[in-house]
Amino acid sequence: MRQKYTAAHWGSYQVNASGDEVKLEPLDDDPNPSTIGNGWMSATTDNQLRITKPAVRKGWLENRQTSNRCNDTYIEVEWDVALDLAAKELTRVRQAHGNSAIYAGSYGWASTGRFHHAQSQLKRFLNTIGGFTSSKTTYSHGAAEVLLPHITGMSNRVFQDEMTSLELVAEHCEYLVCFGGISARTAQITSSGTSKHEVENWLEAARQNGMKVVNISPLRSDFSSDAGAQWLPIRPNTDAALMLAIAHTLIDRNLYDEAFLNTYCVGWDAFKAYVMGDTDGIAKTPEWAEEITEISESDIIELAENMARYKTMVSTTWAMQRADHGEQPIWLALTLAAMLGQIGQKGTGFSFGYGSTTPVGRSDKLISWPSVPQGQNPVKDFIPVAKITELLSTPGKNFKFDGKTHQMPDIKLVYWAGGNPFHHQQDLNKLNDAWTKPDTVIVHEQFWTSTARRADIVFPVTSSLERDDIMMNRRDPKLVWMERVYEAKIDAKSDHDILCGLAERLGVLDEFAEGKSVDQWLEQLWSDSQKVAKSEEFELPSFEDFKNEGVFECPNSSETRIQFSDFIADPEANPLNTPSGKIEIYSETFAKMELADCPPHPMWLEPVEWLGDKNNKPNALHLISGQPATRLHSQLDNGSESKSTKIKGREPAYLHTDFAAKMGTQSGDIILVHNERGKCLCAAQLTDDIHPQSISLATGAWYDPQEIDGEIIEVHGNPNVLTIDKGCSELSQSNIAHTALVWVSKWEKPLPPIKVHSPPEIKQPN
Ligand SMILES: Nc1nc2c(c(=O)[nH]1)N[C@H]1C(S)=C(S)[C@@H](COP(=O)(O)OP(=O)(O)OC[C@H]3O[C@@H](n4cnc5c(=O)[nH]c(N)nc54)[C@H](O)[C@@H]3O)O[C@H]1N2
Ligand SMILES: Nc1nc2c(c(=O)[nH]1)N[C@H]1C(S)=C(S)[C@@H](COP(=O)(O)OP(=O)(O)OC[C@H]3O[C@@H](n4cnc5c(=O)[nH]c(N)nc54)[C@H](O)[C@@H]3O)O[C@H]1N2
Ligand SMILES: [Mo]
Repeated sequence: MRQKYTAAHWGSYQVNASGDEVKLEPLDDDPNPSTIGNGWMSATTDNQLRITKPAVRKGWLENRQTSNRCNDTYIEVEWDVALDLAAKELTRVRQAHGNSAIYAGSYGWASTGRFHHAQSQLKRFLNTIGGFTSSKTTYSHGAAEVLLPHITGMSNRVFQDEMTSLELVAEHCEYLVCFGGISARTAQITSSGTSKHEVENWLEAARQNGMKVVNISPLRSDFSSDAGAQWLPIRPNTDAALMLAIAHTLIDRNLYDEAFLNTYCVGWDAFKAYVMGDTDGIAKTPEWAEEITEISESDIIELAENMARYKTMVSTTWAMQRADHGEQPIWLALTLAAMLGQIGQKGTGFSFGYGSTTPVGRSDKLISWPSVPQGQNPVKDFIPVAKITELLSTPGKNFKFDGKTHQMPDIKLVYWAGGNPFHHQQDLNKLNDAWTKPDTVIVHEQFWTSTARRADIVFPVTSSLERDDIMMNRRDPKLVWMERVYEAKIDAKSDHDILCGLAERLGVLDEFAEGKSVDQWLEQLWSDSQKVAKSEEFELPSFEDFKNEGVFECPNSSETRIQFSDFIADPEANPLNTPSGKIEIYSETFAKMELADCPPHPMWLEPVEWLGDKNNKPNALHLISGQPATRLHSQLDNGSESKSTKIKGREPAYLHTDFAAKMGTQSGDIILVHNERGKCLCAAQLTDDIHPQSISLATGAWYDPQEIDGEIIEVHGNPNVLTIDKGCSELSQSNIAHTALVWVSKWEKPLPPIKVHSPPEIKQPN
């Protein structure tokens, strides 16, 4: 029998059926398959939590009431009824308020598959009817997306593409200094899908080559190939201070490369004056940094000396900039690499995001495969993506972004497909309040997620296991025919088909679907891909042959890269696309912006909340809310893999053994984690491998707020009831998920049930 395949953000799979049971087995040649896929089938076939029919919220249906948008009954309706309601509402809002009253940034990871990409489909559809208010940048690396073009002349996308290959790090680097680690946990994932996981292999090869590793991180496990790594458990959000002290030591001992700085950078003198204390009277010495970072003076000096002695790579995770003033440590790490003068050489210099997802630093050719065209959005209004709560609650408010001032439009209709804002946004209780403001919320979802149960019109959508598609990712050498694994046994449609239903009602079906069936769209994508392959000097098979084979591997795809290599080789001929043509350690552009929280050269700026604040109440802990090991964000939280690590149904929270002893807490105890923004219940897990005043609670437990004795408590362990809804600066306005202080206490009351893993109340129409 012909072998079937499918793919997801966490890997590619052979589909093997024995009897009624379908098994997804990772590709044979994937060196280190993800375990996330173990929960894929059980989550997707969970018909309790799948949305099985279109549904309309009762309060909205009866009297357009919006205040009860989190706790209402749903009425199941036929497709025609739901589509008519949505089409009518879109028309009303456009006519009464204009298209900018529709917010459809619709941020989220959705599923792998080039055609059934929820956001592309939604944006294409809305662009045919006059557009929508959009969002800019990402939750992943929004601060870097705005910063990097100014200081390196590269967009974050190009910067990620050009990252020095891990293969070269393994071969040439002697000293890997990782801020935030490099972790197999996050390297399970690639946006758009992956066919292999090899970060661990490169790290192992490097280790065999004698490379020394320093893991500067609140969690020891952040460098997962732990053997032999030195762990410096830094106080969270203080890396900028540590980096400045390293700079101070390099200057003090004359261990920096002045010629490199003069040739390839601007602004060295201003930065040096700041480091030495000439501008503000504070020398950024190791002694100064020890108090801020809890890394000892002697460790800092040793670190700086080693960095100058060895071939060094200064590596930063994306998490570093998901924090207050998150631009600063990224900029400083690049500055340190410039001081060492090893940028543009094999396996050394600066990197951003090794391990944060699996393809960063991958040695494969980049091939820009075609995608579904989204068209042009005539509406210019936008928000930086994490400003969603403000957008809904303060229409008309001005905000700064990348040096300009903009205004929030007045949103009447929110349309979401392929994302879960009640997973991703910081300070969810605040979002929950703001969410009552718009007239109407339309959501396409597979599951009764926290967002689906806060929508007025809910369209059930198929999973990628229930439709045909193609996995192609410019950073992966394989193309995978994602053949439908089984027929959906529920009344769901693809995002595309739902939008065709709306397009027909709004008279734009021809523009939206171009008269093509889904099969014809897939064929079109393939024939466009054949042209791309030709330009890369290889042939793709016919579509029929591709579908029969299931997987195509691009030939001769291996290609290593060295970031900045052209610029370093000849800075005159290949200047960077910055105002100075060089790496900007001082930015005139920022100086002109005059932002209090993003100065013209990188600095140490105290975060809005941190452990060094003298006014903190006793027993504060810094909350690390990183990516979950067992799922993709909130996806598959109802599946077996995610559930396997929960304790009494709650998300585990990792606490230091000493701190737990002081609080009288043991592994398995249910604890209340709280601050002024929210409270949640999780299960304590004790460890010695965490910074002693930190607590680590992964994201992704579905948001489940309940009223208990007069207060709202999230009962499942969702960290975003504790995080802060604030931009990291007026430059990027990116989220600060990794900046928050919390307190813990033992939960002595009866344990409330998890309600979010059961569907809301659903009724048939009268
Ligand atoms: N505290 C804290 N918060 C964070 C972060 C953090 O580090 N700490 N990280 C942030 C980051 S980096 C990110 S990227 C975000 C992630 O935030 P999201 O991307 O919003 O999270 P997901 O859980 O992946 O949500 C995707 C949703 O799409 C649905 N879906 C899947 N396939 C389809 C489809 O084909 N069609 C439709 N219509 N729906 C589909 C899934 O069921 C799921 O509910 O979270 C951010 N939030
Ligand atoms: N398994 C799994 N993998 C994923 C995802 C997922 O949901 N599940 N999501 C993917 C997505 S969308 C993204 S954007 C990436 C994100 O990739 P990352 O941003 O690299 O991942 P995080 O888990 O947020 O953070 C990594 C580590 O940074 C450390 N850290 C936090 N704050 C600080 C600090 O101030 N200083 C230092 N030195 N370290 C700090 C924490 O200990 C944390 O464990 O992950 C991707 N990979
Ligand atoms: Mo992300």
